[in-house]
Amino acid sequence: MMTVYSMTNFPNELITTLRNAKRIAILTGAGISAESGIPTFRDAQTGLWAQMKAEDLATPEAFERDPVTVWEWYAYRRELVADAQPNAGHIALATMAKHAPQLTLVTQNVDSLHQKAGSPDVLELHGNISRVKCSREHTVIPPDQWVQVEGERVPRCPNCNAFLRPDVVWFGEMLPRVTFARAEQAFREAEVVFAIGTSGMVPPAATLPFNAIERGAYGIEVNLNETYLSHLYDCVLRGQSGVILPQLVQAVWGE
Ligand code: BV8
Repeated sequence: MMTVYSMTNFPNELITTLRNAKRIAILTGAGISAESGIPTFRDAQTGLWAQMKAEDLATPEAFERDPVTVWEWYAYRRELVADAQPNAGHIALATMAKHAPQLTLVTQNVDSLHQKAGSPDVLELHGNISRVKCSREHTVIPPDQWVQVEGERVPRCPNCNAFLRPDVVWFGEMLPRVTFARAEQAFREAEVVFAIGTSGMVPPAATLPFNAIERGAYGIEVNLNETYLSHLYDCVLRGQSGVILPQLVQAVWGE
């Protein structure tokens, strides 16, 4: 395993491996959006869940038990995300896609920042917080069709009157089947895989880079901190993704 701290010493092996790679698969997590002001999930203190537990909020049972608290937590996060702008890390990945045509970008994030940065065809494994759907039929309902009942805080579906909920994947829920199958295929075929800004704590998304490295793909981890998977990667780039990724794209593709 190699650990690299800054552009001045990106190892040649990393540069040539990326230059020669035909298929690159990337998994991003909350860390890539941290420099856009969106708190991550598990970092102590700043992490969204530092004050609360995932099982209290990001599960169907939690919504069943206390729809108002869950709805309002997501409404708060929707506001956070609506004002956020992509950072240099998101933009670097959009640039990378121009040089590596068979690059597949898979994200666990629900914040649309990769799309805002111009990355084409982003595979969102955990849905998107800006979309709201019927909690019974799972059809997406635009805000102008939400039914607000007098005295209630959670809007209802115009078609079946069930409560609305965020269109994200909660713990215990299946990932979108087609999207996950496309992500699995990309990680099965890639010669190079990245895990960027993710603690790797949430399967099955977290299994994608792990399985690829196991079958011999060249693995690159970009993370501010060590993760329990760091030792598996061929190259660990320790630092902020918003600093490292632009330097890496510049070093490999000169842009
Ligand atoms: C599933 C959307 C099949 C909602 C999220 C027991 C029973 C049942 C299930 C399970 C079980 N044990 C395990 C499971 C699987 C379960 C699971 O993972 N549980 C956890 C609690 C262990 N998974 C599921 O349920 C998944 N579905 O398995 O379906 C199934 C079905 C039924 C029953 C069984 C199986 C669905 C999981 C989806 C959950 N939804 N989010 C929302 O956003 O509210 S998960 C949530 O965690 C986010 O999506 C997030 O992306 C994801 C992973 O977190 P990270 O992105 O990695 O963020 P984190 O804060 O952890 O780490 C940030 C990293 O960035 C850190 O390493 C930090 O160092 C780094 N960093 C910080 N700043 C920077 C940086 N790096 C670089 N630069 C920086 N500047």
